[in-house]
Amino acid sequence: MRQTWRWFGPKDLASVDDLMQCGVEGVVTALHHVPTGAVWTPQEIAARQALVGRMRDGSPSGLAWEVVESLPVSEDIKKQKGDWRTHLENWKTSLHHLAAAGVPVVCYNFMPVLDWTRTDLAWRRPSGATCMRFDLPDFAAFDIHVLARPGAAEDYPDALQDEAARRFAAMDDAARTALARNVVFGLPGAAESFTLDDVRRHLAEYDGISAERLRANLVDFLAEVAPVAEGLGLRLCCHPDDPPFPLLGLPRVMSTLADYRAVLDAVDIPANGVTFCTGSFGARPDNDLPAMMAALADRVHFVHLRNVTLEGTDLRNSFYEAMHLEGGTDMVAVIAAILAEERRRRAAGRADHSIPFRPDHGQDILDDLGRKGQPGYPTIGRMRGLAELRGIMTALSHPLAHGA
Ligand code: DNO
Repeated sequence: MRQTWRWFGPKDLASVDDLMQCGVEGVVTALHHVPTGAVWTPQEIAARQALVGRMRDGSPSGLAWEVVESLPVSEDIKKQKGDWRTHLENWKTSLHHLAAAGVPVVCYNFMPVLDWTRTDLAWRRPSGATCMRFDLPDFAAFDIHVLARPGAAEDYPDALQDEAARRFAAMDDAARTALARNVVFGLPGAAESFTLDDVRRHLAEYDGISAERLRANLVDFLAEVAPVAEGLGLRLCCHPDDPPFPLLGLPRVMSTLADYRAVLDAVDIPANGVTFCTGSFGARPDNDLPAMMAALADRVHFVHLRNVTLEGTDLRNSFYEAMHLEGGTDMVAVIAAILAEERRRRAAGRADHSIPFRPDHGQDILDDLGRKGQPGYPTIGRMRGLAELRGIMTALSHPLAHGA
């Protein structure tokens, strides 16, 4: 398992030196400043590679840009409207430029309008650490009362509607604004940062786009880009919906094993692959993560390891982001499934036998607190996560674990 780390570029509070001291082997980054739909030029890609490759004192870091997260897919492509054909060609051109620069893995997502979303970015835990949380009643309060989406109330059972009304009534203006900011104004890595009016406009455009239609649009997209990636020796990997259920009346089509199976089978080539995100899949009680990892294994090109604690048993739940080895996901079993796949790949002579993973998110601890880093991406919290995950990898790979 290749130990990578998401780095947001020159604006990131963590430096390349910091990454090296955390034991990172490879870098995950993106050209966040390039507008969605535009081409990533060879110059911009090379400039980012140069930053990754250098320590503060100018000496070589030995690190390389190994995974793109994300090459954003425009709303037009997802809806097959407007400039979508130009955006599609530009996406392919960016793939050519990334391949020429030697960046082998490209992550993207196909979530309509919102990328990942939370209601609370700094929820206090008993230890004093803070974490991100998705609270369903708060989300419903946002949807029904702040955004005031037509018909929103019908998406929630009566008791939840009542609770949402109580929550909304108890919030002052500042609390309502803060909730809206958390939900829609764009978390790190999201392609867009929206105002409430933008969201209303985008939602209206999805009228008439069913889950079947969105899935068909994803398959059309992949039928175009995956063969290009395959020819260039690149691996594409779709990130799951986060959270893994429909929001704001929008369809979400990459939430379960069956969702992935349908899309992988529709464009059945190795370059059409999976970003296996335990935190996203883990927010649904009916997703069995070690089994999903085993079932999707040969097409998993990138892994995000983090944990969540569900606060209910329904398909749609509140949850919070737990420490990496806490929460509901059996991380040892997931890592064992990844290592098993790596052994299979080595035996089959596959060049991609070391699967890149990153410690995803993490709680804010120690000097992370008050540091105003990217929400969900604390340096020390992630370093703790990486250290714990590395411990499991090391133990499971040791001869003693195989009866020696
Ligand atoms: C959240 C991230 C997502 C992810 C995109 C991939 O922490 O995992 O924003 O980068 O969905 O396209």
